[in-house]
Amino acid sequence: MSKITTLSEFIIERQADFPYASGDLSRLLSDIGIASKIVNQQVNKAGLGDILGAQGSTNVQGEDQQKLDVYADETFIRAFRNGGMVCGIGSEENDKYVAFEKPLCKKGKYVVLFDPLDGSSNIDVNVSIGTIFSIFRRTSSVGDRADVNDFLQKGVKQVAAGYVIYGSSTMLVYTTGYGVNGFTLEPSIGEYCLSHPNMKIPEDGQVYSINEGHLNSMGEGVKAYVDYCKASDAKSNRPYSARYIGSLVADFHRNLIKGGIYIYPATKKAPEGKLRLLYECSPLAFIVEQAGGKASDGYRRIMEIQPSELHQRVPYFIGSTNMVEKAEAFMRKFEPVEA
Ligand code: AHM
Ligand code: MG
Repeated sequence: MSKITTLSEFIIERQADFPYASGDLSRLLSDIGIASKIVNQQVNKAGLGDILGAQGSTNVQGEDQQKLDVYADETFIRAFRNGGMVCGIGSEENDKYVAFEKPLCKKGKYVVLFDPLDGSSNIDVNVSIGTIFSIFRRTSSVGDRADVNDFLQKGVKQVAAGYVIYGSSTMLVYTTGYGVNGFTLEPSIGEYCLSHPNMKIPEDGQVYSINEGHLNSMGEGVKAYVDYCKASDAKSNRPYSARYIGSLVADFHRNLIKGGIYIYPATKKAPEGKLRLLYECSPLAFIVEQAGGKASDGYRRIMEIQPSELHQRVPYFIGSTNMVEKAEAFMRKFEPVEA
């Protein structure tokens, strides 16, 4: 049997990448791994909700059964609060950031921004969903209460980011700025095992992922790029294939492995785009860049956008470098921004 490296072993080995590391980030990453396994258990039996609910709609702890995204949010928050490495969190499920009041947490050096269960409209139909997380070092003083500026940081300031995909198997993929590594949950032993070391996205791909049903409400640059993807050209292997799950983590994960581009542009209904900069776009941008790819809003690097609001939205182009650059060229040509 070849040697298996578990997530916990890997995190500890990699601590040496950070001279003078105290181990707090390692503990935080381990906490995320554990919380995701708890969420995974519930996701796996999502279809049984009604059957189990019929027993009295309370779970074994006597708590009311909750919607899965709320359950995931609470599970991660509990893990962060109990872990003591984090002074506050921002999440898709909470209007405002949450500053932890526990004295131990106030000493935490990090904040986490996360989407506890992205693509949750897919839960009912047994399609892959995910958790996305982004970790920053706090800007406020250790010992104080977390403040809003701890959360409104550019993507380039992230110390770690990752996602969990609850798919045909469950995987955790993360980066701390030294490459991207993926771990598959081995259900029989309940451990994440290193299965995708040093992940790299192909420079080119043959897949484009966009909600084409909304094409009429998108700008001319995006329309022209989609036309380009569909046009025949043997030299560049076009037409490309369209693949759109409607679950960002799943679409991103496929494109990361096989090459491709994911686009959620500005639309008439969502003039700023739909996806959130801080806990959807920035963390995946950090991962794609570490894997050799690119993420932009059509014009600017996502990682360099200064957020002004917790739930800020941004148009999103992410994936294989050559594809994102091509899409940007169409944006510049057909939707030039005013100087
Ligand atoms: P959510 O955070 O409310 O789940 O929305 C985000 C999801 C992404 O996972 C997905 O890529 C996108 O919304 C799909 O949106 P649409 O149905 O407009 O194509
Ligand atoms: Mg989401």
